[in-house]
Amino acid sequence: MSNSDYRITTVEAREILDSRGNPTVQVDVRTETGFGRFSVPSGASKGRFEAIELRDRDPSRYLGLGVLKAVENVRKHLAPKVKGMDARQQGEIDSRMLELDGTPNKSHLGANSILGVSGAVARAAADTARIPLYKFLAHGHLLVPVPMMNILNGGKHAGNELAFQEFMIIPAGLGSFREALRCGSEVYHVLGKSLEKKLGRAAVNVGDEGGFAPPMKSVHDALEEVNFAIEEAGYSPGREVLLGIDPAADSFFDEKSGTYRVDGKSLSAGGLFNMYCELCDKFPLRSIEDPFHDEDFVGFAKLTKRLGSGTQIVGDDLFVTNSARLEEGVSQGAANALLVKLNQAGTITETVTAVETARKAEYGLVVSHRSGETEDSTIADVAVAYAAGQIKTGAPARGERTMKYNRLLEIEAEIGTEASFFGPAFLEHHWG
Ligand code: 2PG
Ligand code: MG
Repeated sequence: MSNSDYRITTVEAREILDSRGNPTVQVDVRTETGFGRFSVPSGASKGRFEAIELRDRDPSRYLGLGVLKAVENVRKHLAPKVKGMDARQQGEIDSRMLELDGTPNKSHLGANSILGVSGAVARAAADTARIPLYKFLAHGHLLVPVPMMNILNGGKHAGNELAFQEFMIIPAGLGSFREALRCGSEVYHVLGKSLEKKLGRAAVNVGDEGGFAPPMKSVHDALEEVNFAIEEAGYSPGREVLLGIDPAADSFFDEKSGTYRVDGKSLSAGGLFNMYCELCDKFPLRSIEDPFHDEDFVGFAKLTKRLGSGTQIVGDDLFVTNSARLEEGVSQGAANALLVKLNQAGTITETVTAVETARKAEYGLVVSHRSGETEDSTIADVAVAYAAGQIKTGAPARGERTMKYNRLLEIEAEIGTEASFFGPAFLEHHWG
């Protein structure tokens, strides 16, 4: 390969559909000898501080959700800026795009257009180098992540009355990713059968991330069902499979009264705090994401102090993959892990910066999908390359979710198993 092979020759964008059937941006980047494609995901429980996703707001198309403006921004504004550049110069390319956008939150050109190009550039550079993306992006050693599988859905991702958004299983006590995935799939299906038996056929309808969305109201009951399914499937809760939740507390926080609506009741922040402590006593709950609303650094810090030595407290809407917000959190002792979402940051470079900030602070790392996904499997490679150790990408069902898990199977087969799987290390880890 010569240097000129990496020269970017074309940048194309189009409007495609995501897994919810809403429009999103797909970008193709070609170099002299390589090709890269990236499709931008989209959240439902978006953090208020994330980079802005540009939507057309034209009610005559896709109920206002079209992304033709973002597509045009790629073609008209971003493409001319990056054409002719070396695709390996990710930092330079990303900063040129940021300069052109000129806003702190990418509201001018849209994070969906900017990330589309940023991701496709990385993929084109790896393809030009003829190496897999995870090797191309690698910073040091490679690590196959433990999957956090969201097998029971509530909140904004489901049409039921569960306040908490995600009930996850973490098959950390298995020896390889392949075994962890098998375990997750078995528990998922056993859970489906048991929900169907108790609550009828409607209980196995699924939410946005492929997890079951049963007609339940109580968070405690939901965790009990999942824990029971682990045992029924022949695994040991706490030893082989841990539990994780993403309450996504913003979605049931009432700003006016300062209370949280859970299980049909209004809880103060203190009441919710106690509820988390009780759930950790009762269940092998080892990961809690967004336990409080996205400005409550103090609440996060208190919970981290109380539970943080045994339980991972993850900042998603709190940090929005933004290193400045993460630094604020670190200084206050808020959370002990960062959720990493490419489209919250809006470029590959800013995502890497946030990951490095987290690593320096000894925070855990969870690479994450969005509830609106595509067939793009980039985050699987990203999780391995950044040695994040954890990935959450939904239930082990629905193509846009299994795409990522299947890609990890492929990567694990390429780089070898036991030594590179983070599961057992997660099990032994003390977060405090
Ligand atoms: C979350 C995400 C992904 P959304 O809150 O962690 O599970 O949901 O993409 O809807 O923001
Ligand atoms: Mg979240």
